Amino acid sequence: MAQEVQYEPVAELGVGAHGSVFKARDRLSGRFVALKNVRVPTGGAGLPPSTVREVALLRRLEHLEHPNIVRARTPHEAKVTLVFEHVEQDLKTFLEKAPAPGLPPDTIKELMRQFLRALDFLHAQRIVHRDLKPQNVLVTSAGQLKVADFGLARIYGCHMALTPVVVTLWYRAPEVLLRAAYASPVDMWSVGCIFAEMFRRKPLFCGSSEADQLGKIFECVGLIGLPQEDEWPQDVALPREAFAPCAPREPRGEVPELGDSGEQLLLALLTFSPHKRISAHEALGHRYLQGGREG
Ligand code: 0RS
Repeated sequence: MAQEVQYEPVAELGVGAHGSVFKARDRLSGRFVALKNVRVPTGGAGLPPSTVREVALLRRLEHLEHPNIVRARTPHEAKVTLVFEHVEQDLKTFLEKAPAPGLPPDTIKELMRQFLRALDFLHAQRIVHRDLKPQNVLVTSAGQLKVADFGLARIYGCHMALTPVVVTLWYRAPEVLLRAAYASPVDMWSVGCIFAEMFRRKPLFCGSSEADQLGKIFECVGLIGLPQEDEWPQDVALPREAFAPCAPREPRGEVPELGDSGEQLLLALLTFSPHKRISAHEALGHRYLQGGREG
């Protein structure tokens, strides 16, 4: 059945750089799905070489309009529709809808356990998500967390350092903001920001530009203070001298409900140096996640 017929659109969920996402109903199963339309250039890479050749050839014939050759239209873009299971809520809405005083600590712990399992799995597959934020972390009505939106995700090789991309500022790791080489630890930084946000119910570092974002991270409002000189990466966009010196603050000042082990995990996630930052695998063994609700 053609896609336009099989799926009945219900609502727009979002429009991103890589296309739009719709909630739709699958007429065959009656279930909801999330449809993502992505545009694929017909000009080159990605399509089978035979198609690329046919398109190139037809384009050359197109404007010549020979009466005995079939006329063809060759659009510059094709539409591919990706079909996902639909999940009821995003974490952003889930946090906004949580009645005061916010999510119970055990719920946060359980969500973090699932979040870290997802990242441990992705990173073991050598996949970096690169744009984790509460908007693309989904939560089912049964409390199951699911990571979505792989539009910016990449598979990385052992020696490959990823090139910078434009991702959400507030969850962006310092090495990305400094345009240094980066890999899977960038996701763990975002996890740290989201972990703090689960308690606070508002974002931790809300910068308005890359430099402002770094300032917020290092600032006394931030948690980590200005990193030591030997921790500052080489050949980056901004020198350490561009930032005012300030000492790290107690995380519990910013996030009072964290508790001792939660504070430890948050600091391990929000570690400036990507080499010293905790991995998803290590975080799963962290004291904070021992005990509490099991899932
Ligand atoms: C306040 C602006 C927000 O099921 C949602 C879903 C939702 C999905 C779903 C499944 C698989 C995606 C979505 C997906 C694919 C890019 C994506 C980017 C961001 C998020 C998901 C993406 N407004 C209200 C809540 N909201 C977003 C807009 C929701 C709510 C429920 N279920 N997406 N978005 N992949 N590609």
